[in-house]
Amino acid sequence: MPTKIILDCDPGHDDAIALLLAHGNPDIDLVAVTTVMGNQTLDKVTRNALSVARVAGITGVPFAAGCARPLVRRIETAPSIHGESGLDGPVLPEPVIRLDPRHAVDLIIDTIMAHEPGEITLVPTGALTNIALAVRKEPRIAQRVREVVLMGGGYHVGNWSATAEFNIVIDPEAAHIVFNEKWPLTMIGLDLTHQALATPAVAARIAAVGTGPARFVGELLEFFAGTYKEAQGFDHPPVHDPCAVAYVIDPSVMAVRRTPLDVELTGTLTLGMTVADFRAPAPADCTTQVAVDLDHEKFWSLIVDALERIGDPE
Ligand SMILES: [Ca+2]
Repeated sequence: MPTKIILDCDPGHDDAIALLLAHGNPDIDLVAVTTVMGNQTLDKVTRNALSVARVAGITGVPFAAGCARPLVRRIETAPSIHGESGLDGPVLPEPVIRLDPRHAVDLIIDTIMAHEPGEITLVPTGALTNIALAVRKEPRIAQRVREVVLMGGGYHVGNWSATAEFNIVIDPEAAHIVFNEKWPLTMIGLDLTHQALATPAVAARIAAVGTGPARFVGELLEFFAGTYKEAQGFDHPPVHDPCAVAYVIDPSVMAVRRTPLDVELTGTLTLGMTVADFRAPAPADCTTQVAVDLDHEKFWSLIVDALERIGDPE
């Protein structure tokens, strides 16, 4: 049985690739896609999600827009990484599917409550605003989801400050809520995703697929390589978000370590830092774990395989 997931995202170059992976992999059943401000404003990332749906040939999956600003703080976007559209590089086709009229928070709650306990996996790849509000509005979802597998944070590096990662630091209060719920939570942070580098060899494998969606991914990676070089000094761009989807598909794609986790809300230098406590073996009631080591070859093979299965939808 494929694993049913809700992808909560802010496309975003790596979110777009996560969406393609989720759609193209036979072990994932994408049951809903929700959007949240982050890489760009809500309007932009939502339109991007619908454009990517057209590229991938996704139909019959509800897409809903969520929160347009963080719980407490002012909105902060990432044009230095993702451009003015949030998905600069390729030509973005006009969306053909219509947005679900529900708010993302309600679509998340409705979807989880309409399924059996343990059936839905939440995969957030943006700020945790929608997820935090969903669990506050309907606390029963915390017991009902199978697990939360999120891209965000890092246990020893940051990218938006010295100690904090973008998805967490733009809405740290939301992240605090999500990390402190008693659902099983896997943090796929920068420690892991900085190993998911789109090297020239990877780009060549994707180009060899030879389809429209593969060219689209190639153009995303080309733009991403430029901004990551300029803004963050990377020789090859780290492709964060599909790592979370890949873990749901096949946990053997990465090593994980069980550890208590929390989010810093008061530090002057460490606001939004995800703090892992590695001092001792995790206590028996610990429900959180962090991703540690990526199998680079296996990860990129999943992406290439998904693109081959998607083929040329149009
Ligand atoms: Ca993202």
